[in-house]
Amino acid sequence: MKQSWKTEESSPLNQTNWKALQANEIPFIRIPRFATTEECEQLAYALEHAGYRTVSYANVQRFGLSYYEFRDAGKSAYFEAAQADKIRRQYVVQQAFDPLRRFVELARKHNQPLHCAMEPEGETYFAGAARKNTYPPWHTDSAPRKMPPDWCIACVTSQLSWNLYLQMPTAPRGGTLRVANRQWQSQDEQFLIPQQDGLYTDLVVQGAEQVEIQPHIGDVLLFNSMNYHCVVPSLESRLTMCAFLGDTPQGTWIYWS
Ligand SMILES: O=C(O)CCC(=O)C(=O)O
Ligand SMILES: [Fe+2]
Repeated sequence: MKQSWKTEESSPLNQTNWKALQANEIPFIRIPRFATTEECEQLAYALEHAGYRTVSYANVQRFGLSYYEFRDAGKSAYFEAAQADKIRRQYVVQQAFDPLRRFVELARKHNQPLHCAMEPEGETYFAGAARKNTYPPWHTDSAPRKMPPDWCIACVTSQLSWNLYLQMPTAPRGGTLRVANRQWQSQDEQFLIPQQDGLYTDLVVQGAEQVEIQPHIGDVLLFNSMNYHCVVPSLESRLTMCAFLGDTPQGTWIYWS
């Protein structure tokens, strides 16, 4: 049965809240000032020089692979492409800092060990992508529901979205993140936006509890990506570094992008 959140306010990072987020008892965790403004500027600058590409299926400006882009092409095509993007990413973070590595260390301090997602054959996933001026309508991100079962990320039982905000619109409510207390159900397909893969109209969350979160530059936000969520459009620049976290049947947590 769907429960309502215990709070709609932001919760700090600790093990109790991590579990509460996983159990969908709270809507999000905020880590304020995870990075300084200067660090965010340096990373944005390095990303800008490395360049973004436009992802065809969603008209998204992106740095680094997304697992979802390879759901049809398959795992071997993914891991082949991942090699080059890992090198490109390494070059970028060397010029600034690696937020994902910092987060893994922080999570470990909170007794929440995290490992890069890895196939049984030993290939590791790409993690730590960036999205520029991306304002997706309502959607959910769920590797178990959307990926073929031979991908190890398809075995996670919950999925969290991790975002570091490098640039944010200054206008009030520009680029805010909305999260609804509702997960995908088969009857939602009637609300799909035509020709937009996996994106839904506002009707999909009608009547559902919702929070609207204002991210600040340097903040990390964590939310349950199996809940419907969307980003409020803005004409100003918005840039995030993003990854997903998921728990495996073995009880370990993995990350990927
Ligand atoms: O950019 C954001 O605030 C969230 C974007 C999103 O859809 C996600 O992280 O899954
Ligand atoms: Fe998402």
